Amino acid sequence: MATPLERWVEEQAKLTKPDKIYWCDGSEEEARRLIEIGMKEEKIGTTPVLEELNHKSWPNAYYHRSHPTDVARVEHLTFICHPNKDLTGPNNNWMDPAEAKAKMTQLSDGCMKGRTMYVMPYMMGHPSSPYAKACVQLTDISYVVLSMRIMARMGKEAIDRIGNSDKFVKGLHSIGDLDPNKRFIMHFPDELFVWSVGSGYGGNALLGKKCFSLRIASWLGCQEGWLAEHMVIAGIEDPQGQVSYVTIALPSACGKTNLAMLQSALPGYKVWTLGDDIAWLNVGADGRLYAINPEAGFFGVAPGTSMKTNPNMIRTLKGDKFLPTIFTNTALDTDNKEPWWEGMDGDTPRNLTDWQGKVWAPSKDTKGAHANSRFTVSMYNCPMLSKEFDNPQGVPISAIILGGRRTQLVPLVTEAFNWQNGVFLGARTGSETTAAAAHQVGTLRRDPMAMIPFCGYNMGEYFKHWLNIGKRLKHPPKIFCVNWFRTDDAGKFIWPGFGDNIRVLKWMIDRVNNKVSAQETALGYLPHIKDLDLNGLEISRDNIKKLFEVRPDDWKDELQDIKKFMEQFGGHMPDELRQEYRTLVAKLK
Ligand code: SAT
Ligand code: MN
Repeated sequence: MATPLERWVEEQAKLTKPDKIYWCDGSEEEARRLIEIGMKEEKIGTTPVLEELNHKSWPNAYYHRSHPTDVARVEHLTFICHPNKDLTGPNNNWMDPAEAKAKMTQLSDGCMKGRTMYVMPYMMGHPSSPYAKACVQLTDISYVVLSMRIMARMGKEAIDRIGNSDKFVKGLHSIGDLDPNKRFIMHFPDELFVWSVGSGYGGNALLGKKCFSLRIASWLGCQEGWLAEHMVIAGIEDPQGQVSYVTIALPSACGKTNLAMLQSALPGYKVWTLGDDIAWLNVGADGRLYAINPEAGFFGVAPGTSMKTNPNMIRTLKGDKFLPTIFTNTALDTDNKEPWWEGMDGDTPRNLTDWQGKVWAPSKDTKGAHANSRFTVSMYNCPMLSKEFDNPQGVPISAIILGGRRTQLVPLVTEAFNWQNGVFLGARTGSETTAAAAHQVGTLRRDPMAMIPFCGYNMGEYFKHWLNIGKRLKHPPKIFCVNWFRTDDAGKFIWPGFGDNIRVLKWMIDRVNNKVSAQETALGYLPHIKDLDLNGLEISRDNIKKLFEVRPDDWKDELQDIKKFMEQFGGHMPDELRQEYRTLVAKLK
């Protein structure tokens, strides 16, 4: 008798009509075979899916170029198909599930003809964790299998976990013909099902990542009493060897990965990495909040990554513990067969092709690497990987840090008065957009908890869920908001960022441990400047003051914008947050 899983795979194959069906075991030997297939058999247009890079300088590294129209997440083509629009909320695109299925069925009919259907069983979370979830994704391209092998824990454990159950996480992915007009990423939360056609890129195609571990998982978490969040998880070790764990939510391409593996500018401090993108948060039996990272790899932005900005990531990328490491849409040094991107250490190589494969030389008008070019690399390569990374229970969280990219208004760091005020602080966060999604770069959008593209249900209900989680916590983490991106009158970033961010993290940990007091303002608690360790930093007093400046007049438009955002959610918006809003308005008068 076939299992529900086997039957489901059969059904999908009947629709998509692949030449072959192959069940992945997640082994290294299999990865080697898939690399050969990616280099010799499969193509995107006329370009082989993978090219081998120089393994002397970049162990296990391969190069991939996606289709030029397929280089970022496509939020306008991403739908959350709850039975009704109200549950999906104004924060998502909605399509009626039956209509969405009909559309996708039509687009998927025969889409794998001439190709192999790869069946990938994988776990999000360590297989021994009670919080892990068993998943299966189907795809028709080796690049996605190899990437998923890095990002998730692929192998038989997932099949064992699923057994005879029909309740498992399903993903159906095909690159189709890469026609942008036939590209959709559809989510069916009640069926734990993601259906994606027409894109081979990152968040659109690696369905365990944003699609399941955030959009679907956030909805699961709302029903089951936990949180799926767009957050870094890191351990901060102080000079006495005490480690405090924090999670940090920032929108895509705002430096989460750099923060997750920060090399401290303060002597004696160390940052241990547990995750750079996604955290699943559960209330532990002791009333503390515990975080696990469902992923096992980094899918990070390449441009700007260097020994100066993120030495631990360069070491990770040069590591040789796991096969493969993949570079996507960077430029290529054709003499040395090495990846290259803007902001890399050393001299610019003489002979380069750009991310589209065209001969390229540095110029003001075009970039060699696409602004959203990425690397995919195993976390087990990371020299600063926390020894708690595989702990099935996760790590207890002392502080939740929220933030966005704001060139004005928002102080370097703010501490919320309490959990409820912290949820409001998160809810009112705005950020200037980046290249991680296909939209205009640099415009302000409200991005609560950095979840606006990833919350799989009505965000008003999501805020309620956050408030409810807070009520169950005997020892809630403190909530902070950071903004590394405030600029001076000349438009230059005031705060140096990167390794110096430890100075702000240190202040937060000091607050958690009641070592320092703070000044109360309308926005929340701000540091007394004397409590920030600024030793060795060259920032003028005036600029430091500017980092914390709160001018009520400047907040008028901002408050209006926050109000407009909140009103969209109508009756779903919790009263507690409306009250928080009114209090903030009154305090800023
Ligand atoms: O494309 S992904 O969603 O995986 C990366 C990102 O935008 O954060
Ligand atoms: Mn992300």
